[in-house]
Amino acid sequence: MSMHTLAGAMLTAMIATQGAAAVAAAVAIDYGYNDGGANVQVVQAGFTEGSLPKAYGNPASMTTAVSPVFGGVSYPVDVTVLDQGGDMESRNRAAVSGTSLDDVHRDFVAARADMAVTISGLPTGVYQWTAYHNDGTGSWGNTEIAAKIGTTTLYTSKSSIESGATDDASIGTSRFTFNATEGQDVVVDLDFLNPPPSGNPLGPPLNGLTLERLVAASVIAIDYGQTGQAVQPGFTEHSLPNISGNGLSATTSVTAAMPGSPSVDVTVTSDPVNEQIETRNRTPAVSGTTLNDVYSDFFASRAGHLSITLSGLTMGRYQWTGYHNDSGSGFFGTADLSVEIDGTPVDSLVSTHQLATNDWAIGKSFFTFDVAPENDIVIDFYRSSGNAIALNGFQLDLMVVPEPSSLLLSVLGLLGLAVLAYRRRRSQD
Ligand SMILES: [Ca+2]
Ligand SMILES: [Ca+2]
Ligand SMILES: [Ca+2]
Ligand SMILES: [Ca+2]
Repeated sequence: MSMHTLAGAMLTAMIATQGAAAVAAAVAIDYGYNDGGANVQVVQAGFTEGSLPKAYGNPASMTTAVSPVFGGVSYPVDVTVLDQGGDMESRNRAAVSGTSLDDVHRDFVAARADMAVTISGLPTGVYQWTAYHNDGTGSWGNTEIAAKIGTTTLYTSKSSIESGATDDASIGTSRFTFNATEGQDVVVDLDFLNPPPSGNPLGPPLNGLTLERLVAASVIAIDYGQTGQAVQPGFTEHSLPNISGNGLSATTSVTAAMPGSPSVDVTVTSDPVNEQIETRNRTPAVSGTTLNDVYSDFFASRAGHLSITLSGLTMGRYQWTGYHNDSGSGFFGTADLSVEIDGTPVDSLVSTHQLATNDWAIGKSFFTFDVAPENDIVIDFYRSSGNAIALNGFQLDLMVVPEPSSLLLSVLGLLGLAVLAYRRRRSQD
């Protein structure tokens, strides 16, 4: 076994050990209500608790200390939540069930005004912010918010007022990437997008947040649609005529924007029997979202199965974000979907079908997967109810694999032994 092959096998083993579903974010905080007495929030496994008493004053801030590990080094990072004019409060609600982060989604901190989250101590890099904004009773959060860094709006969302959400897609979620520079704080403002209602405005709940480090954001981005579609800037076009044939495989080749610039084939396949890939470009286009030209057109399957094969990705951990929206009649968006990777369930979602005017309302699929050398990845979408599967497009981010220190050290140790063995053998040649 060559040195290169051995190192590859070791890293593959490390990735396989961690598993595709077991993603530990670099920073994960579960916000909620803890008065030290009768009210103690249930903290999500793997998350750091960030709790406040029910009413915490005005102005008020709370800092949670965390210790992400990058490159074998533990960094002291502080995450501070600050209210900007209203009372800082917290609530624990009845359990949310059926989502991947039930114990995060059931409790929150919130302000009756804008909030700011300051992140101090991150090393230089590209990070992905994911935060949840859900009140199971619907009292808090009935307003649109904008997440900004400086004057740049990174995400707009309508905080969820769903009661009893039973799937991840129904939870209000803000997600964007940002660059951090060592020694500089990152301040994320969660601002009312529209003037808050008069009287006693209740602000956006913040259930929790995660930060993950990326090697590169949006290494592949594809906009699916009908021939003649408006293509989103930064996305690769993949268009087909209105109705293509049964069992069609349609491939587009893209150069991934990541180290090594690998060429990746992305193939969309429909059921081989009694199925066709249909396409639509909707008018008017979706407006008011960050990816209007992605959301307004799509590939679709009525038979209940659509498959995506990725060939040529280099080894690593990737995050998929897919979009599932029919902004026209809604017909193709009215389906519950389940997702499998290489036959293993990874996600389920309820697709939305409205003329969405904010990113929150667009149906999305989120999951991560690991690529071993030379392996194709097959992602299957199945319709569990409803009319049809719509796929507007997707993005892949290349992630930094989380570092469970003991596992990493053991792998580095094995690699060290391998290097020694290799050198010893070379010296004997
Ligand atoms: Ca909790
Ligand atoms: Ca929470
Ligand atoms: Ca488009
Ligand atoms: Ca599209």
